[in-house]
Amino acid sequence: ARPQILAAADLGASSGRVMVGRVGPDTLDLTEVHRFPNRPVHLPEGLRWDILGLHRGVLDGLRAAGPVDSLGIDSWAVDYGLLAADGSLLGNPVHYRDRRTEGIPEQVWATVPPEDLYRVTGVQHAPFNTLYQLAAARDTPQLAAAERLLLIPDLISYWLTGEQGTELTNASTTQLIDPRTCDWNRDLAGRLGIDLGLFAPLRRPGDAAGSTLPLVQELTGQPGPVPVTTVGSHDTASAVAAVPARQGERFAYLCTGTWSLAGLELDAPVTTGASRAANFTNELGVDGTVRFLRNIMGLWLLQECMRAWGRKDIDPLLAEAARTPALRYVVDAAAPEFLAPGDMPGRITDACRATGQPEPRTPGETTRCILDSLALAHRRAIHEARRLADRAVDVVHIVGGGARNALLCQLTADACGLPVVAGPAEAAAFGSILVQARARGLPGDLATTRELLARTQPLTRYEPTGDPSAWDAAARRIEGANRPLTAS
Ligand code: LRH
Repeated sequence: ARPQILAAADLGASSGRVMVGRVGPDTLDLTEVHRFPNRPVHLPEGLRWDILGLHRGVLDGLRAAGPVDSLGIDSWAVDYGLLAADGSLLGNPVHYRDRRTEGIPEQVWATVPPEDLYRVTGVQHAPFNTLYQLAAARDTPQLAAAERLLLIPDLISYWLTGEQGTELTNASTTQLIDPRTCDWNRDLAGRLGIDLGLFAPLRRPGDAAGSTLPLVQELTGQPGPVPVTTVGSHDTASAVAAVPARQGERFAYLCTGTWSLAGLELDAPVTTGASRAANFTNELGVDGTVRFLRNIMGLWLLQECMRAWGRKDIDPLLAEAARTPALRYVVDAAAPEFLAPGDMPGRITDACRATGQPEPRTPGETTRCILDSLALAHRRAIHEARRLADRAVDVVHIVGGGARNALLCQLTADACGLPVVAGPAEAAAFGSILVQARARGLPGDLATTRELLARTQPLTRYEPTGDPSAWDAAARRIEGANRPLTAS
């Protein structure tokens, strides 16, 4: 049988791409056919996504792809568009880094205490969770007029097919899903006055999501209607599905890009007081798995510095960072003060000064500070995940854009004291096409497609080097500052 030709539209916080893959029992390759920037827009009322630009990017990508058997869509989590009764979009989707949720969690906790919220949702506290965004939007004309709420990938899917649904892995990031039943938390929504009728019916990775409208066919030159397949539409869910673990391997994963998501794949959520205090989340994954992980600010810290410095090319910065002495300055790379955009070099310097450390002065030094800090945060998250879930880990898989960053991978191996296997960088797109392939008849389960990745994709292994106690000493310098993404 010929391999299936599958397209993945993967929308990240800084760029979107459409990739085309060929998948068969012994075949797996992936080519980027279109990449476009994702540049949020600052308006007087706040930070908004350019959702029409993103949709155009997906359409252009589908044209560049040539004929495909199926398409899957994933994006960053938590954000949404609101639709009027006639299906039209009510305003520009709000960016999760917008400041509208400041002070909102405290208001929500007056009705539902944070311990209860965690117990019934298993979701980390982050100010941008959809639940808090909806509380912040309570008195807005858009929410008053809304008949439907679609998460970002479901919105694009609706524009392509005319059909509405709510994909489960991404729905789990709303903080309205019960991770044990994998269904809406009706009691919680009721207590908070959130109308679950806004959400379209749940659908799971592998479910059919309709096929493209005649308009889309015309705009993309596809020879016929293209089936759209539900994938792990939360990019991190798709990326974790594409961790190239070998059968039986005891692994932790790091999905690196704008964020670093560090954790374990589990069969059941861990919602103990200790995991709440450590701000670990239990998001849902492909095939009924649980993604037990922590959010770390990730390469966002460097992206924002590069924007401030007016630097576009990362390679010279990494070369300078590699020549800079190790662990001279570290910051807490999971700290909430790094969430919003703007003056990142200044905020990093402030954090170093506040913890009595020397201040990085050049872009090379600041880059070194960021990479050391990320590796330290990776170490802490993986150690804590093991302890909280009572699981052994023999290897750390780094997937996503950071897998290309050799210095970050080596530092992470050194900090964790574990071998790191890096790749694939385009994990979310691989996860998308592999779920589509299975939905369309490729035999096997998640372990089988992971083996296929491990067999076919170039991976780089980094062995741990250096003295692990140096990382403990660095961690102690910021101990007081070590706070997860939580205000509680
Ligand atoms: C990464 C990501 C992450 C979420 C954040 C909002 O792109 O989806 O998993 O926490 O964006």
